[in-house]
Amino acid sequence: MMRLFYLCLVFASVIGVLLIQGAQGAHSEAAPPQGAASCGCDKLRRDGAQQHAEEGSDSAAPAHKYSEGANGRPQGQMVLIAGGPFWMGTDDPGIPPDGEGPRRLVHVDSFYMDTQEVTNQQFQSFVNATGYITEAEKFGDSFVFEGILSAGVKNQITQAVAAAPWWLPVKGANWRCPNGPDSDITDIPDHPVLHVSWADAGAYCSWANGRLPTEAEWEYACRGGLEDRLYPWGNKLNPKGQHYANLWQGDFPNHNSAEDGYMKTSPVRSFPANAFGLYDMVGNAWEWTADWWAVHHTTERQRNPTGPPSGTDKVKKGGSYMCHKSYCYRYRCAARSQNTPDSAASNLGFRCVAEGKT
Ligand SMILES: [Ca+2]
Ligand SMILES: [Ca+2]
Repeated sequence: MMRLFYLCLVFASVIGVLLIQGAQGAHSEAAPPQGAASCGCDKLRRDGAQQHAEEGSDSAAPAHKYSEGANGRPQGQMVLIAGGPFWMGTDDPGIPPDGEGPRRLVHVDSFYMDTQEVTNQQFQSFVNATGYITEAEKFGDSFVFEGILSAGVKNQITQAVAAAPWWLPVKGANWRCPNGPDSDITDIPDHPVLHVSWADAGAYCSWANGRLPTEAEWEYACRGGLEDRLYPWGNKLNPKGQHYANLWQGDFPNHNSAEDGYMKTSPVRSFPANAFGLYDMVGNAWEWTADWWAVHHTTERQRNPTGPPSGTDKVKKGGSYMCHKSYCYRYRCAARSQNTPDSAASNLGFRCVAEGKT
């Protein structure tokens, strides 16, 4: 435990006083849009040229019933998601500029999917086996939500993301030290790994004989066989007063009441699985997908769509423990956001899929 903590501090001190150019670039971002579209986590862009620097009808069953059949599976297991057609997106978008619509018919083939977000322990196994170094470790910094930083680390930071000042570039923050250089993962092996870039996530999945899901696969999995529902469990955020995902309760970003039991990430599988046996599809950590980002989609029926052929940002899905309806109403299956592939942050993780039976 001490060794890991020591390494985090040493790593931070070696980086020294290098400025975080990614954050400097972010100062030129436009003011955040009003309302639900302004969570700011899509503003976490590194400067690529410089290395441094709700409520609806209550259609859901109680949590124990909703999760029936999903519990008892071993940690880390994949489940077979039987393919089929589904309605992707929505004609009633919560955040129209995100390209949540139109609702369109998509078919996905069968595939296997991790039941949970990839954990710190799993990522540690990957690193132990391969010696892999993440992009945030190479850059020497990552973005951390100020609410989870220690006062000591926060006081050393003079920059922030202009459009979202609660995001701070923190030297020495990476998957080993997710809350800043004076943190470590010793006590949170079963929490989702964070501070992984799109390439980092893909490298892990390749090592695990898988790949990142397409956005269509991810959304199909999120919906769990339900049609036209907001969440993996239905339309009501808290059926019968129960929390079904690790989100933000209170006044973002100043007060997190943590009514769901968690101020930050939660151990994976802390909330009920959906009908496909998948945990934390919304909330806890955002999840990278394979697709490039675009906001215009064809209404023609598609089979196994893989998104645009190129782009500047990758699609992420599901929202995180930082999402609140007032700022980031993105903890819905149709919701989506984007980051540059080299982005890393304290609320962004992933899970893998593998080819299914044909
Ligand atoms: Ca929470
Ligand atoms: Ca998630």
